[in-house]
Amino acid sequence: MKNNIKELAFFGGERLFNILLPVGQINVPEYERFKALANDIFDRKHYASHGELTLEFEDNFSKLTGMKNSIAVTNGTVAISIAAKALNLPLKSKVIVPSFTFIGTVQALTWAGLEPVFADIDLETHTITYETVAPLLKNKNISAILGVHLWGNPCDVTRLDEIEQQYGIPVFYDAAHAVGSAYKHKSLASFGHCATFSLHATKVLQAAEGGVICTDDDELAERIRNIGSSYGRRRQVPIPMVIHSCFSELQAAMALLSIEKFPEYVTNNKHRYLLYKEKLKNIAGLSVIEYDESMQGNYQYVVFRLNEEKFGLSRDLLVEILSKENIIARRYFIPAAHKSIPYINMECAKAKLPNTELLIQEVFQLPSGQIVSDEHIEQICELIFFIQQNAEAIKKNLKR
Ligand code: T4K
Repeated sequence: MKNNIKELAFFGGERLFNILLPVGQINVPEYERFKALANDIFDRKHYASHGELTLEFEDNFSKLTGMKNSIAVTNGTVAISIAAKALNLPLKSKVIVPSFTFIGTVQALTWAGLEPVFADIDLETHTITYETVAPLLKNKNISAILGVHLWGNPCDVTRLDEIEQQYGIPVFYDAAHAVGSAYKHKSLASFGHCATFSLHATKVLQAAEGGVICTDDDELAERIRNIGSSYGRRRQVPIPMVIHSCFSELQAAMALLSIEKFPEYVTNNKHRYLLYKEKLKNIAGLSVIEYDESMQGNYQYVVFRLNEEKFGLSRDLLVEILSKENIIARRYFIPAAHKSIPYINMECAKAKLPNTELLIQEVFQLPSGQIVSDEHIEQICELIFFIQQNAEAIKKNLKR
């Protein structure tokens, strides 16, 4: 461990780690087992579009979520566009969505011919709520609400459901971070008309790339299948357009091995999350996102907020110092969607989003996933403690 700030890699000292510790899961299955499934794919010569392994994976995903329909697609972004199209939302109508999310959430709506109206988020859960959404319903031409279960934390699902009952505006969810997560023991896949998931390499359940759309509505599921597979599957139903977005057998092989290990991944994630929480609990200005008792999460993200005044250094400087030690902490989501192209030049960019603006300044994540050991976490936490204790000296030594 470092005894003097000159030993920080930021000031030219030796790096704490000689491997990169990234944010993101990188839960890699056993290569030999993947190879066996890949060999089988080569023997059968069925590489894509609703193959045997894809169907098996969809079935397993339905068992995990308790849903009737799970439709695997190319990735989590295209899953949102398909879901929006399948809901038959009128072209150029407006969808309420948070700005504090991966830019793909919002751009998927734009690709589907819809326009965003940005809602602010709750400072504890980082998700939209009844209170942040209700005032926006005065806006004309709102056709839907797209909530994001950010970090696997549920949106205000019960009260957003009330909005749907009251105003007849459909709600659907981007659950990219919420595989296996539940609210009061009910899978997050089951709220709203449908929920979309990501199986990106950095997610707790991964297919290298991939996505899934879940719904209990069989008609909606048929439209989703038809939109995503160019009429190549099952019963044909009327749809507005198609986008080829099949899941390959190689993705399915990866996903099947990943889902097998899912309970183990979640147990390990929770262990890592609690270890970080315990080790960093007494550091002024630093707080970890809490996962409420009413939810059952996958703990894939270890998300912190840093209050610069209390911590003594800015979040950005801490992230920079850590990165020099090969601790690849990440800031999210910069810029926020309403400050990104194409929205920055549009009316929707004028939305007042004070909580979003605050979290953009304060949020960062620490490394998590299979390659991060207890020892790594202990060293990372000790280092953060050291940095905070020496904040004043670090600032004095900045050559800026
Ligand atoms: N909705 C929400 C709320 C989302 O967060 C996302 C995606 C989506 C929808 C859309 O789902 P997808 O279309 O992606 O399925 C990542 C991921 O690309 C993206 O999935 C994720 N959210 C977004 C928040 O973050 P990056 O650019 O931060 O990740 P990337 O690719 O730089 O990877 C992070 C680190 O992990 C790298 O520094 C190195 C390491 N890594 C990464 C990959 C891909 C590896 O070691 N191996 C790998 O294969 O976007």
